[in-house]
Amino acid sequence: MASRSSQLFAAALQRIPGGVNSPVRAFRGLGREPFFVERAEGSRIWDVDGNEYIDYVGTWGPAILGHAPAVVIDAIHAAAARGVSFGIPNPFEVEMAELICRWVPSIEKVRMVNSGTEATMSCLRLARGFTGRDKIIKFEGCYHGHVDALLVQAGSGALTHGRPDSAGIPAEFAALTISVPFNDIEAVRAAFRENPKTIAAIILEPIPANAGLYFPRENFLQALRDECDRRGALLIFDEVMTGFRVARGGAQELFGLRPDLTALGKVIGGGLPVGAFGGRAEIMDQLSPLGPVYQAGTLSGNPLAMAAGLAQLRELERIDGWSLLEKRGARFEESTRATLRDLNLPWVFHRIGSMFCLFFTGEPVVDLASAKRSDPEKFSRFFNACLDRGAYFAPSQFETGFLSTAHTLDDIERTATIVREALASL
Ligand code: KE4
Repeated sequence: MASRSSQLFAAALQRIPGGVNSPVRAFRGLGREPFFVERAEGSRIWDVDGNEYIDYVGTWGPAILGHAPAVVIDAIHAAAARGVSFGIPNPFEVEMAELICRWVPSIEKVRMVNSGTEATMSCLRLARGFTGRDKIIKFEGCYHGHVDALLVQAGSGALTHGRPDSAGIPAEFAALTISVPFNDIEAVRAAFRENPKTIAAIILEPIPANAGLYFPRENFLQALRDECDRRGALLIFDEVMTGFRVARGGAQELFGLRPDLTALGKVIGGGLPVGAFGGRAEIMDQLSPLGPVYQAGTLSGNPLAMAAGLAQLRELERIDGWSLLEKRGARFEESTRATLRDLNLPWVFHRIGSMFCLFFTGEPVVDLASAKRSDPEKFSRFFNACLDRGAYFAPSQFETGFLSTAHTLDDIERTATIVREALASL
């Protein structure tokens, strides 16, 4: 008898392209169908066939307090009882804007949107409107949502599904996007030399996490800041994933840098659809209705999503979630490395705070090209062996794992056993 997940997937395939509403969920190249979730709570998810998993994807980042945290659920219930959308300003929007500007000092003004994609797309339009320039520099393997201008050498699902340059993007659009290797400051400087006074901005994930997880080299981010200042271009940090996760003020707090614009998402919605973008007031004031750059959204600042996001962010601060995430992450890394050291196979393990990634390669991973040297067959076997034993990791080598404040030391010990058995089976 086919499992309930399999029956649902068969039905989904009839009416939803690939059976999924987002490609990364398709378990591509892993030799199995995706499972369907019945419910989730804390660090756990249960599929429709009753299987239980420790969840290290956390809906790709938003579930930083674990699934269905009481404070968020209560806030949603309370807000919903007063109406779920008004299309008229509501007090939560002001509270969220003030919190974001307080926690992220480079953001003097902020606008809410409904996804990370909308946030990065709006940053690009604003940067082009503010500078009067058209070209953008991005980095190979960085993923910024499915924005036409940024689906060039993109990571995440675009990479997993072998389409880093999506079809459907007019050549004229793609020609305005200059994609260079991450960590290669000379390639950035050459791009500016070869495109004088025509580059509006550099956009990047300050800690790339969509081709697996790797890190900026010493002074690389500062060099980008200096290059943008020298060339009159804007520096845009896509902190949709790192924002409010790697530190209260995101990666820019960790590195002590001030981008001109920042894109946010995931954590700030408490699991509901939210994105945001913000930065220097003189740039943000170019937005309609004040300025000439148009940007809008029916559900932007939606009271339900704002209430959920505010509840999540305030709880993170109340419990000093960032210290707890670092403690749990360090314990997870210690147990994983202890297991890996006993093995006779090449590996690279990266972690920052609650974000981590295991590559099956013996070479250092510093950019997309080196990330792609990881052995996809070993990754697939590892993923399946862990899932079969009750630990759900991101279903692609070109993604990142997440711990939440709901992951307990017992979860981590249990996972260490699962990882050890899975690695031994490779
Ligand atoms: P959304 O439009 O999916 O909310 O955000 C796009 C986005 C922008 N910037 C960064 C750094 C991101 O990681 C993302 C989305 N991340 C993927 C996972 N790598 C979302 C999962 C999915 O596509 O279903």
